[in-house]
Amino acid sequence: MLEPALLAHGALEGAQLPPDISVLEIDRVAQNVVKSHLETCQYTTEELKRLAWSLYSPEEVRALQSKSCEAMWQQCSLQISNAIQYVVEFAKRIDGFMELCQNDQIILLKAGCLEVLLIRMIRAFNPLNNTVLFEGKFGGMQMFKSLGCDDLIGAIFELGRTLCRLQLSDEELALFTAAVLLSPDRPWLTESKKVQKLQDKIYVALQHEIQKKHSAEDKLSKMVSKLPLMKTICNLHLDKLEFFRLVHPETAMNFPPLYKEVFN
Ligand code: CLR
Repeated sequence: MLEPALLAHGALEGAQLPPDISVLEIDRVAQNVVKSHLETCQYTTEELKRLAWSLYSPEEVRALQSKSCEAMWQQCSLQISNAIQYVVEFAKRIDGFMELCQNDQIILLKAGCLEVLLIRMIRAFNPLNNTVLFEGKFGGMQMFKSLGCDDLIGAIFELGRTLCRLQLSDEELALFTAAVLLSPDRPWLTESKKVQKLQDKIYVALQHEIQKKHSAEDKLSKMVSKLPLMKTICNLHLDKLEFFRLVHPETAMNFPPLYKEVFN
């Protein structure tokens, strides 16, 4: 059932339907995860479609570019912090997550929430003109110039483009983000077996969902193959943040509490 490419990434090991899981249970898992996603995705698809028409004007982009590095970091950390709140709410609504010990809940959220945001970003990313939603309007990567993180921003936009090519439905997005969140290989988990069981069911549900339209092995392996780039981006973000904290400790101290808590 599984392709070597999937196993190579280690993400799907043992994701075959265990004998004690019924199709009914997989449907229930899918329904719960998709509902949780739709309730916490911050913007509806209709809203995003409407917003895609509001682009930053060249003057507005120039204004963003001439901001100080500190001011722009502050703005970005605020937007990210807001978005993280929705990811936390998403996690809490996934059946089984709240039954994990609190220690593991925190580990999974800290380790996974930026990856989830990066996947969620495709809903707010327009591959036709390479723009992303930022504070209510769409703009290209130039608008983040003052951050001084062109490599990081470049990698984020590249990920956006490659993920958009997969044309994930909201159902696939929901299940994929839930599977990423419930990764049993995060360091310091105390009950990784429990997490593994939850993730297995979600991956089976995802496979099932994809099969409705495509060859599941193919699309799923393409999705999973983007995980290493996401990990690179997360590490790059931590490096940039560490450096920023060194140069501008007072600004970093005033970052939103949730942003600090997740990335400290
Ligand atoms: C992701 C999907 C969420 C809504 C959302 C909120 C904030 C956005 C984020 C999305 C995408 C990435 C984003 C971010 C604000 C700043 C960040 C545009 C659309 C850019 C890439 C800058 C990152 C800068 C760093 C210093 C990390 O539902």
